[in-house]
Amino acid sequence: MMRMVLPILYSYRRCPYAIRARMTLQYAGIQVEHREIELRNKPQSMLTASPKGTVPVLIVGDLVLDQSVEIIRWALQQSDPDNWGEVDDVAAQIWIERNDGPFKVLLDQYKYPNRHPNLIQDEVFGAAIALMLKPMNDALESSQYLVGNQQSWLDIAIFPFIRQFSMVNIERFNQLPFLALKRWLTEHLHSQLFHSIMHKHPIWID
Ligand SMILES: N[C@@H](CCC(=O)N[C@@H](CS)C(=O)NCC(=O)O)C(=O)O
Repeated sequence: MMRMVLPILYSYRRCPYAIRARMTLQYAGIQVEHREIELRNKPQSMLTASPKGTVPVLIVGDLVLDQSVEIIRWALQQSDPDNWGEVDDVAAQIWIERNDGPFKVLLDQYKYPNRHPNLIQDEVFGAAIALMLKPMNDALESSQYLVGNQQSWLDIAIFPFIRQFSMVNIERFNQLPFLALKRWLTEHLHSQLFHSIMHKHPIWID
């Protein structure tokens, strides 16, 4: 009997890059062999496939995809039932670069103040608002999703980072006057799709 070989996904439950990849793979109906890793003890099989050592990594036959956005694009090429790929590429790219670049830096500074004793927390918070949360709220006031009125992969790609930001200090986040952003975040937090990819897996051992 032929055994189906599933794509292998190395993942870490709370990693926002891994969350965006898992959500899109799930949406596209792609089954994977899930390999949950510990960041401090990465399996050799993962490092052999992708020496840079970040998750997510998706292995499909000879193809190794080790950037979350590459995984998203690959998944949507396989199947895209609700047209998540139909978003202005240039606009999406601008959001992704801002999120994965400077916003991620601020997010880590805000989340781990002990690692950044020289920084003033209120300034980090304010910079994150000015760079990302306020512009996102503005966008979400004029359309239902980040780009246009149809959800796209971009919303899914950004959502895990805003979730993480909100969770650092949820009271503080809730006090922000950004109703449109909160509506968008709540919608994703409550989605069946998000819940379906957050269950726990045992750690993979080679
Ligand atoms: N550009 C990469 C970034 C992935 C990334 O930085 N993932 C983090 C976890 S959230 C990681 O694996 N870091 C390696 C480590 O902490 O050792 C992507 O989009 O996939």
